[in-house]
Amino acid sequence: MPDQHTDPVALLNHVGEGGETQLPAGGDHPPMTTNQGVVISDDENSLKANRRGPVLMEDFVLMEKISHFNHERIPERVVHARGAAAHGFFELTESLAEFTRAEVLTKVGQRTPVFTRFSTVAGNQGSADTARDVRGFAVKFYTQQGNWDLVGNNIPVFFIQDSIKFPDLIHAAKQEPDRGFPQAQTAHDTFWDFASLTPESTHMLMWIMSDRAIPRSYAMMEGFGVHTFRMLNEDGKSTYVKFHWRPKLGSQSVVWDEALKISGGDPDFHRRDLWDSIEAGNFPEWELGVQLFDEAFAEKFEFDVLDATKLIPEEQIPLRIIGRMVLDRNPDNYFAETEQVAFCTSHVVPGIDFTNDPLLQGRNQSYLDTQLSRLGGPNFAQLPINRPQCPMRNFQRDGHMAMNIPKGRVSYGPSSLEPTTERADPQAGFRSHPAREEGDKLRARSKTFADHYSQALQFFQSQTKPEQDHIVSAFVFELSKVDTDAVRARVLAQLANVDPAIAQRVAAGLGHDGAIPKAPASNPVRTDLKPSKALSILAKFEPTLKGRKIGCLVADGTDPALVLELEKAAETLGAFFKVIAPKVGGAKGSDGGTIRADFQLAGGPSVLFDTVVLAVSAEGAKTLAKEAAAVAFVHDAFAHLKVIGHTADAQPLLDKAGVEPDDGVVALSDSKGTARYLKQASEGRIWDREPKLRAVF
Ligand code: HDD
Repeated sequence: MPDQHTDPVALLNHVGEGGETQLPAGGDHPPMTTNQGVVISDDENSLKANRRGPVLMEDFVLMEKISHFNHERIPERVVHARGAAAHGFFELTESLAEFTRAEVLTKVGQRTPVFTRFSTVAGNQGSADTARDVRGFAVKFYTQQGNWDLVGNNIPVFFIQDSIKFPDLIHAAKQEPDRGFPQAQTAHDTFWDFASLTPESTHMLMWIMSDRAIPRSYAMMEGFGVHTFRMLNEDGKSTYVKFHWRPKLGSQSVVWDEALKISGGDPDFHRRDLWDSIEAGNFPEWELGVQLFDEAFAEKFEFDVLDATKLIPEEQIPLRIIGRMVLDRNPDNYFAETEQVAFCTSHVVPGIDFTNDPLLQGRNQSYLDTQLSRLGGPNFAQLPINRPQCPMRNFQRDGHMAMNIPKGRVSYGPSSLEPTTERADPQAGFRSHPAREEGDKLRARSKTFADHYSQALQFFQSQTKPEQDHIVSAFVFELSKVDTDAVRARVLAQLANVDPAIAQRVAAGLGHDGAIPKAPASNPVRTDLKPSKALSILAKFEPTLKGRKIGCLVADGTDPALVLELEKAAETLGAFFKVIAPKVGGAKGSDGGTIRADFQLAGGPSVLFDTVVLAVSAEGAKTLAKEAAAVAFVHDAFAHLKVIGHTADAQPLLDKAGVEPDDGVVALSDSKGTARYLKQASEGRIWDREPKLRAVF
């Protein structure tokens, strides 16, 4: 009998003589059953009155299977619908016992299991990963004192100051309600209409127009808790805290044209990268840093620490690194885990508390509420992915899909009938900070929230030149997709408040003539805030190829020794090495053997790689110069400012793709060529090339 797992044709004819279907049972294959555990005899034919007759109502195998299928979908998240997640652990390296009674932050060396989900905000579940957008960065810590959810983003500030505006923000950003598009992008009238009329969004606009909104990988982006939270120690002393995640691989982004093309080339770019990295044992890792400060600092800080549109520069409150998070296990099942995980900002543990940030206060209601409709009822906390990994007991009972089976007569308190019923514990229990509140009840915003432009300017000034150019280009791109002139003009007026020079640059890119009036503002922009290096990605760039992808283009005639040398070097550096050939079966090497390929040329565009090598012979270069996909491969790599390594023979291909010599075009002509190329590639993109290739406004 042929082995059904290794013989490709063994299972082709599994339809029996009589038309019944049967994959060979037995061996390690357990029998398939219905949901009631009844073994199924045939899973491919419904029960019929005769071979060509009507299907019978009594076919419970069919009915159950189709009925379950009909109900497979649940509502997608109203925002952050598209995401990917992984399991891992958080390990504390420095105790914060002085500030908090949360054991997850006081027991050095303890590993707390985590489940972390990354997401885009605006797009639907099936949208592309590289849309320009904020990325969600939500971490569920399964601590021994209960679940703590740190539901953050990859940007430390937010669009709005009060949660009451959240539905408006999201309605404006998502597809326009009449036409149902555009998908997963802010480049349309309703978003910019809202933004232009919401001055408090200006700081955030700078961030989402920056390269932060097009990360290279989830493992190469920072994360932020955004709000100011509180920590409470054993004595009840309160300390303010802001949470930061720092990627071990360093932060990195793609460039905009690349992001657009990746959306087509691999819409799953980020989730695949996360999955593949974990499967390969290159576990994504972040440091957890905290900014700790007291009431005295909060009083003297230029802005209100309760205002989620502001950050505290690290130069003013340095980051204290207290631990690390490693993601080392992919989910077993996307739906059961990634889709059903329910993050709530209200999930905190003793020692961590809220502040009066009005955005945070509103979120605390919103997340719990949304899970009820998304996951179908109040028992979502009993799902395996949401269940705490410490004892959980209370008198909440029943409801749809209750999975716990509580015992005994007592489901109320106070009670006296049973000696072991649960009771609240004033010592170990969660206690809120007894903040003193007084004043009139009113709907109003504090005046301390009124400066909407100063940190926007500080952010812009903290960027390197290419990063500033990208912000301007992003505004130009987005506003070019806005049809309504008045909306564009209003955005320019907001930008003019930040800095008339920025507004002028964007106006020039749009071809917008005429004066740009400033929007009325209650607080003029402060020009005395010092630039902060921590706000730039490029200023902090550390050369490395770790976790990066090298794409090696080969064709018939390629020297296999060169490919092997590159592959070994890539492995040593912790980089992924992928071979792209005109045929997925591989290319014929110069030694007559086959060089295996990971991608066929059309399915492996250079946008999928951080750097490329053209390992081609004279014969190969000639063939590829006539192949549009190969020319585009090289042209895009050059236009996306990538380092290109090449054999001397590759010249015709470089010429056809319009590649001009510069530091990033490295010949592998001598024995040191490979090392030279890899060193240059580890330095990242060739930013000097950019102004030569595209208009910088
Ligand atoms: Fe939110 C999801 C992050 C403001 C209401 N949000 C959601 C997720 C993240 C954030 C990462 C996805 C969680 C997951 O992976 O399941 N949201 C933020 C941050 C904010 C923020 C960092 C500002 C600092 N959000 C915000 C406000 C509200 C919401 C002001 C409403 C008042 N967010 C939601 C939600 C979602 C959500 C509707 C959709 C699905 C879910 O909660 O579970 O409730």
